[in-house]
Amino acid sequence: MSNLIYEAVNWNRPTSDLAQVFWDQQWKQIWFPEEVAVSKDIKQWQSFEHQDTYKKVFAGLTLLDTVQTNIGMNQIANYATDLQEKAVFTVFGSFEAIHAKSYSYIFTTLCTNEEIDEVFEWVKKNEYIQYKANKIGDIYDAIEEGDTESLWKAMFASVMLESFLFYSGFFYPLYLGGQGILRNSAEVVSLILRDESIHGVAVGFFAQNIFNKFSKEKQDELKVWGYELLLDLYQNELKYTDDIYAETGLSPEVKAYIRYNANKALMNLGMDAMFPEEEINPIVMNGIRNEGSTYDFFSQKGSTYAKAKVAPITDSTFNFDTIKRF
Ligand code: MN3
Ligand code: MN3
Repeated sequence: MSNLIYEAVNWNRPTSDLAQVFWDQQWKQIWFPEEVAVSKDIKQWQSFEHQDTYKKVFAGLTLLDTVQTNIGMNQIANYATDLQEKAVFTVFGSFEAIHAKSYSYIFTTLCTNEEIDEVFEWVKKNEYIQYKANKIGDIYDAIEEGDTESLWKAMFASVMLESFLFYSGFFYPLYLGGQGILRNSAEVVSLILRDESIHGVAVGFFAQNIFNKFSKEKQDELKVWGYELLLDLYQNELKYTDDIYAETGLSPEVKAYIRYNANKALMNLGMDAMFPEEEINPIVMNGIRNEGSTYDFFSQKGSTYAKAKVAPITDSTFNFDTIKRF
């Protein structure tokens, strides 16, 4: 038997700057896919032209959220040193499991079992989606006990995944939902996106705290590593986008959107943007929450939930000086 001294998490004494803030914000946003009326999309789905792209987009997102549930947040929670931060990562991991499950809810509602099996098989065979899962998964698996450099790299990879790589998939439901097409499935995506905004900011913030303790030389070395990883993932993402969006003609717009989100990911990590500013399709930028949202789960949960009502997260939600903003 080992003879370690186990320490109890003590929330009475703040040990981490913002752990409590991220904890509160995440729980206030709790949601379940079954509360969104995805079945209202069935009629439009039956005559929808690009079902193949749509299914692949959601299957790809399912894989990424599965990796983030089982490896990403687990590994980071396991190796983070602050007990309050560990708790926050564990909560984030639970939400990743909700995300991954929510896509299955959409599939179950819209597709036949045969179609679902087929697209989950496609995920195993698509080289680009497997490439990104492997690239990120390897960095998660390389964290070593007591080694802040490998922990920082895993946090960097996590922000790349959540603030950048998901967006080639998010584009399509947002683009369609913003035009009133398959709006309820898009609503699910907008709820996922709301969580990813917190995760990107939180993991980026905790990563910056680690980064700031490194020597100048180490920081320069890690920056080079970070930009090289981003470029590598970006090249793969261009091919992935061409592959799944070919039949829709939307590839150029998706690529602009992923460059925009790559810059946001870097910003979350306190690093300089990489791509020049460019125009993003306004339908996608506005999302679908601005008008006539069909999502109203608080009304279904009774008055006790009314106090939990939260405003969607925006850039000003976490307004603290330590995170660099444009
Ligand atoms: Mn997620
Ligand atoms: Mn996440």
